[in-house]
Order: sequence, then structure tokens, then C-alpha cells
Amino acid sequence: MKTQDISSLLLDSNLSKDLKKISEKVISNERISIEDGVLLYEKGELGFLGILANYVRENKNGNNVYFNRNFHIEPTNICVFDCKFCSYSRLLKNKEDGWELSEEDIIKMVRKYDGKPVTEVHIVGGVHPKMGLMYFANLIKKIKDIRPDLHVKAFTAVELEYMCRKANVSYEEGLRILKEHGQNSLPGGGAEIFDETIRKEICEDKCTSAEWLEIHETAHKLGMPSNATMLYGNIEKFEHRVDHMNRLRELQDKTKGFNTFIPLKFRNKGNQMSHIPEISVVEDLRNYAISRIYMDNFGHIKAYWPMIGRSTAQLSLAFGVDDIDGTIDDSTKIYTMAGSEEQSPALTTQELVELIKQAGRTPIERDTLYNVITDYSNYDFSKEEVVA
Ligand code: V47
Ligand code: SF4
Repeated sequence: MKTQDISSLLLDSNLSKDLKKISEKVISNERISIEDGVLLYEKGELGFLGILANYVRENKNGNNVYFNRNFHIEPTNICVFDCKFCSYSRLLKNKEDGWELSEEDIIKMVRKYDGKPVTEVHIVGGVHPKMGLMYFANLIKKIKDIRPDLHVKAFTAVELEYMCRKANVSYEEGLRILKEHGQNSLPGGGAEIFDETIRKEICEDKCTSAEWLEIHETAHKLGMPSNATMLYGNIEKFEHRVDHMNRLRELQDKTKGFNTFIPLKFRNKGNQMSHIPEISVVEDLRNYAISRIYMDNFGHIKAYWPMIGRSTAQLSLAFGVDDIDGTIDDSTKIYTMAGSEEQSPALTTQELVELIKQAGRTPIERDTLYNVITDYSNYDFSKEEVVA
């Protein structure tokens, strides 16, 4: 979408004055306010938001769409917390179909990728009372001994808050220990919605919004970057989404430590909020677009394909998204259990590349920190055996 498309937007006589004002701000690189953000949610039609978000996205990332070669390890789904939206966890008192991987199981999973060009392992799971800080620190060390080249993105702020509290150490001490044992960065989970009243309704017993933000700020200070998520499409209102993004935007101004923002659509299968219908794909696309417009200091917006499905992920590339996560290799259960259409999430590099090309974009394999590994625009897959 080129600049003339965006300027024609301003000539559109059907566009209300307030939306025109917001477009002018976006075009002149001026930050939009909380009120502007809410107004975009209330009045912005899909086509209008798409043009604006695409303008921002192409200024930041050109035509590039990023992906990586990764796999997940979910050490356990036993969890001391009881989030109402979670389809994955099994409470301590009801752990018949819960799993607890041993250290040996986990090492075996890592060994499975010997000689394969994966660049990242994402480790996240339920909050198990017996798997503590030093258990995980030593586990990371063992993973790094096997694969020193692998970027370890591990533990949500929810897991970290619990680990540090149990070990009786400050967040800084806890994170420093994990870093010394080889952890490189933090994933964005556990943020949900920061508004305290909504948080109390949907996940009252886990770390607070202030604690989530403090843990990420501490990690950034220690040189560990992180991601940020937002769980949307359940009981929250538009103003709660904007408030959530605003708290992240403020922290990013301070630390510049976030890599990417990942909106996560509430999926309603098999959890305590199953009576709430899932929102439409149009609402998902509007949400991606507004995220791109609002989060002006975030380099990237990710559509996590195992959660949103590959078709919507492809569509999102015209609505501000420039990253669709990775190959995954069927190694995560969180969204499978919550009813995602992706019941065995795995894509080869070639499939990811084709998916991106079909959307008219340039496929770029990245590492976790968005360094370019390979530009696949003119890559000939027939000349090599593709591994993952
Ligand atoms: O914190 C759980 C969410 C998150 C449901 O950093 C649900 O690269 C929707 O954060 N419907 C964990 N969402 C996953 C996560 C993540 C995923 C991919 C990449 C990255 C990254 C981070 O999943 C939880 C929660 O917000 N979640 N249940 C559900 N029913
Ligand atoms: Fe536990 Fe995370 Fe599920 Fe909450 S979302 S119940 S913290 S596994």
C-alpha cells in the first residue's frame, strides 16, 4: 500500500472529522492518544484501519514478513493457579490427565533437533510447585551444553514471579541466575489484560499487572529482551485493550526492551469461560491493525499462527502484522486444547515461505532478535533437502 493510498484516505468525504484527525497524526508520525485508540476501536472500519496500519507497517518493516525455526517445550501443565480462560492447566487436586516431563524427557526433546537448523526453543508451562528456580536454571544449562547456539526464550512473568517468591530471591537475583545459566530472553505470556478489575475476574490468583511489568522491566535492565502479549476477545472492553497497550508503550519508551507485541485471541473450548462466544475474524483484523497503529515504539506485531490459524495469519499481513512466529513442529498444546483450528501445529520452512509469498510479501527467516538469517524471496527449495 503506497503513500497515495493513504493520502486519498484524507480526501474521503465520508470519513468523520475525528478519524481524519487521527489519520493526519499517523501520517505525520505523531503518537495517537488513549482517546484516539478507543475511537479507532469504536468507529474505525476494517478497510480504513487496514490502510493506516499498512502504512505504519511498511514504514517500519517494508514488505518483509518474519518467521523463525523454533520448537516449544512445555515441562508440565500442572498449575497452582486457576485462570478461567485456560484450557490447558490441570490443578494439583485434579491431575489425572496432567503431565510432568522429567529432565531426561526434556533433554531427549532437545536431542531430537541435533543437526537441525532450529534457532530457538520456547519453554513455558504450568506453574508447578516442585519445579523451582534452580531446577529450571540447571535444566537451561544442560540444554545450552548440548546446543550452545540455541536461543532460550523461557518462562512467563507468571512463572518467574512464583519461582522467585518460592526461592526467596528478588526478581533481579532470580533473572540474573537464569541468565548466568543460559536463558536469553522472556516470552510475552501471562500479561492477559492489565486492567485490575478484568484481571480479577479472569485470573485473580496469579501475578499482578504491576508485577508483570516490573519483571519485564528488570529483565530489560539485565539485557534480557522480551515479548508482550494481550489476551483479547472475552469480557474486556475496548478501553481495557487500549489501557493495556498504553502501559506497554510506556514501559517500551523507558527500556526499549520489547521485541514484539502479540495479540492473543481468546479461544473458548474446554475452559471456565466457554460460554463466551469467540469474536469474528473481522474483529481480529481490526485488533491487529489498531495494535500496529497504537504501538508506535514496537518494532514488530506478531500473529501467532497456531492460535489464530494459518488463514487468518495470512490475512493479518495486510493489517499491520509483519511476523507469524515459527515452524513449531507440533510441540505446543496450549491452543490445541483451547480449540484452535490448528490441531497439530507444524509448518515446514517451505510451507511458511509459500504462505507469506501468497500474501504478496517477502519471507525472511529471522533469529529471536530479528537478525536476518535468510531472505527467501528467490530461494530454490528443490536444490536442498529441507529439514524443518
Ligand atoms: O499467557 C491461554 C494465553 C499465553 C488461552 O512470546 C490463551 O513469542 C487465548 O504467551 N485463549 C501463553 N489465549 C502463550 C504465549 C505466547 C505464545 C506464542 C508466542 C509467544 C512469544 C508467547 O496463552 C497465556 C495466555 O495469555 N492463553 N489460554 C485461551 N483459551
Ligand atoms: Fe496456569 Fe498459565 Fe493456565 Fe494460568 S494460563 S492456569 S498460570 S498454565
